[in-house]
Amino acid sequence: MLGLQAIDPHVTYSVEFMDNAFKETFEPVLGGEEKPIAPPGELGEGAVRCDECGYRNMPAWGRCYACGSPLETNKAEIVGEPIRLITSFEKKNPFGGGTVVAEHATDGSKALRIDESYVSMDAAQDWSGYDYVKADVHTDAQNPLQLYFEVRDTATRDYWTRVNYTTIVPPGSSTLIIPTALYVGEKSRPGRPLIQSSITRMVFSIGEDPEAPLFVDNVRLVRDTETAGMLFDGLWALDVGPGSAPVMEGFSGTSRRQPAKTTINIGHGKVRRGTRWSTKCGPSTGRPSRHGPMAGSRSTTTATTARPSRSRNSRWTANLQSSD
Ligand SMILES: [Ca+2]
Repeated sequence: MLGLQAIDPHVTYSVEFMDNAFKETFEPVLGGEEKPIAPPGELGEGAVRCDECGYRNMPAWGRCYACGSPLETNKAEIVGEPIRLITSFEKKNPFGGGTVVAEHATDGSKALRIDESYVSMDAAQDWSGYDYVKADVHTDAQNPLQLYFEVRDTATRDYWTRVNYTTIVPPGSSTLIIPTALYVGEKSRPGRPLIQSSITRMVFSIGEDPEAPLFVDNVRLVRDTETAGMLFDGLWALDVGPGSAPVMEGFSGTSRRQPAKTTINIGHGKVRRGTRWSTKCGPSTGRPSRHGPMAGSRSTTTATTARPSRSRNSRWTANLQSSD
């Protein structure tokens, strides 16, 4: 036999040979090593990991010495300020509703008070390059205030093609944090990713009968710069989810591969078995997590129902689990 028991004694395998050009043997027959896998030079400062296999290389080598894949040297650099103000209500109110007031202003001297229902900002916005929409909020309600956050982009046609995001505002002052990498539809029925570069409408709604008004100020886009400082070479953080799901920044996506029946190549035969998982096991060198609560002097409302976009990372395939 081919020693398949060593893979998983609880799984029944079927083996088919690719052709008759090779003889079946009772022992593995290994060829000689063509040449040692060795780096062409010294690894030093500035070494990068191959996105494909994870080996460390110097960028000047061009291709990974271990697997031959091109080393990425043209990763898009994120430019611009880490915080971009959307509005502080100092000169105008782009939401076209609510009342501009002085109470609970956290930036400048004016804030927006929403007494009931909703306010909407109908204007083209580009959120790309930013991880969160944040706003300083306050309510005198004694109970958490329900907040509905709606976002539309240029491809929005109806309810299921816009973001319908529900969260809460706790009593008192807090910071609302919503990831920009949202899916249209609902959490339980997500559609496509929101087109961050083509936002057309943003809505804050507290319903027709809120316990107290909501004050909003300093609505802004924020790029998370914290997680990058927490990462180190050798740290692998895996984010399990559907293959098309976005991945937390700093994590590598891991998903159940479809279809359930897949093929593993072993020698000259093919072995069929059940589920396998593929993971993008790159080093955790991505941008920071979009989900982590942000430290700050104010209490924090962290919205966690949406998942950010899958970053382009390495593409290892690993059998992490076989459940059926
Ligand atoms: Ca203000």
